Amino acid sequence: MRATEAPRARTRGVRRLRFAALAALAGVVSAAALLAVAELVALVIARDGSPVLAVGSFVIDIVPRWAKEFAIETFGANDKLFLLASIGAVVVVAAAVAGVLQWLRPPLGAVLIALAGALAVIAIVTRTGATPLASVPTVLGTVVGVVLLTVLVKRLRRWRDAVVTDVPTPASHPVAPSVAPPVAASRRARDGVAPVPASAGSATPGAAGEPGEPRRASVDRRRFLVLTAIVAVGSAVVGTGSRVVAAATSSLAGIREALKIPSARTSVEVPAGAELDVPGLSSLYTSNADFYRVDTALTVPSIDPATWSLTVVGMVDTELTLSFQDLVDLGLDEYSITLTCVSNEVGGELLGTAKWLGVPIRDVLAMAGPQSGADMVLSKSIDGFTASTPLGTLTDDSLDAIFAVSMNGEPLPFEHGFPVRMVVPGLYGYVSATKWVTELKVTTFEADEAYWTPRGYSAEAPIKLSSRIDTPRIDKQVAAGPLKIAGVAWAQTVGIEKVEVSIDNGDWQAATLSTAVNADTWVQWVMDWDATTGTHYVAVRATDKAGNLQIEERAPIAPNGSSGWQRTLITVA
Ligand SMILES: Nc1nc2c(c(=O)[nH]1)N[C@H]1C(S)=C(S)[C@@H](COP(=O)(O)O)O[C@H]1N2
Ligand SMILES: [Mo]
Repeated sequence: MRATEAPRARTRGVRRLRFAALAALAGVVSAAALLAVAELVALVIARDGSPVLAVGSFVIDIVPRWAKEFAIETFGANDKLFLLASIGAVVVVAAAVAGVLQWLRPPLGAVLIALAGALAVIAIVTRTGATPLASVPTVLGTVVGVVLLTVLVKRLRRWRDAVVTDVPTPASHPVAPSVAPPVAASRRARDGVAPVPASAGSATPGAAGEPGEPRRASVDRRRFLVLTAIVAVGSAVVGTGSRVVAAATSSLAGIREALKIPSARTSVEVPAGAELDVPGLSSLYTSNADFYRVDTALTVPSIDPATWSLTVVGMVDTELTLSFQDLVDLGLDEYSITLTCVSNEVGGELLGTAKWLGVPIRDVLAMAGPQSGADMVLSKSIDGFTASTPLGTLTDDSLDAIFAVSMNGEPLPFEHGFPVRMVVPGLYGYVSATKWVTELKVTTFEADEAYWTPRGYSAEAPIKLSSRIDTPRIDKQVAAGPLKIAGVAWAQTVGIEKVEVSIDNGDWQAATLSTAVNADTWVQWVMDWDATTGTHYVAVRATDKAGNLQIEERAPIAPNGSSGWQRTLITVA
């Protein structure tokens, strides 16, 4: 007897852990069902009732600034993903805890889910502008979550009881509950289920050994697992589907689609030869879908153009406010401008070119009348981001600094600043290209600081003249024979005069340039080369129209942009 006691205790321990884990799974699946039902109901009756969005925004509002900055510093462009993943992780852990609680101390798990639902409802109804029905989706979802958790854990308990009661060793069962209640019996008592005698159930005690499962247990197991799987898959499909449909058909998306942007008075003339035909070379205009995105916004701001306004304040003769209509009524023109991020490394992809429809910022500033002494414009986004742009750059008649309302023939995409953003040729985005812009404050560099200035970046940052090799790529082997080496070069506001390529540290040879659209738009370059088998070094450098040679010395992106000639390897087979 004693010899078999220890292994049996171990088996019991493993079993207990396994069932606790399954209970945790039941909790997670119930929470998923809660969210899925709420998302579906929100889609149908109250768009602002999505608990995922409401709780997400709530958390983002209360996350301390240092945590946001940590996320941005550590995860860069993935900061939002990180925050959402953290929220998701908390939800999963809490749901698992609810499952285990429901298993160990029913109905505490169900109570926990109900409490979480109540908190979500509070987050929803306290958001500004919440509609009366907004709480309904989460209330219904919570009811479903609570019911499911109760049912799932009940099924799990039945399965566990079947396993326990079917254990063939008689010695562990005949003990009277009042003397030393076995765990199972006490649980059943708490559930109001009468203890099942060892002989009950479809399996014959003794017929089932430990490894082979008794029949009743396998039936109960299936009942639990099948329901769990159905709920898990159903929630994933319904929840994701609802979110996707909601996002695709949000009223703001509809407003953007329907937005009538007046046609431009002038359009960009793209000269013949502006676009080279080389496979692997960046296209002259970057599609909106491929355009890089960099910002600190945790959720893309939603702004209805009907309520959007731009105010000009600070050191001006007349403070003024323009509506979207006022702005476009000033007259739209088309501009071709290459946007560049200060975080673009040598050879990097954080730049792109678009045709923008917009209004010169100088026209708006002129209406307000900047006062003498002012030397900076602090532009503000609805989400709190700010950029410091030299006033002179924005008032210069020969520079096309604009408020853009359209990008490559459509209203600005939400991620790129809908409904209005700034685009300033020749300055890195962080000091000029404010998306979702709502205010200009005419001020001084002395008096005001923009978002990135105290974070290690210069208050003023002209784009450094640079060039990039697009093809061949370092990771793609090419065949020997005639080969086109090609890429882009940019020197916004000045223009590119020359691009040179050096192979295997040989002489610098002039590449062929595409015909420039204007000085604010990158040019493409190409060099024909008879590739010989082996590995080759290729380097590129550009010279601008003012005669400046691209800086050879490498510099990191902070504080004011990377420099250095790109050198890459080409493997010719
Ligand atoms: N509101 C807001 N505007 C912003 C930013 C931001 O974080 N918030 N980032 C700027 C930076 S650093 C760059 S490089 C450009 C990028 O514009 P894009 O995302 O449209 O490519 O937007 C600028 N405008
Ligand atoms: Mo940037």
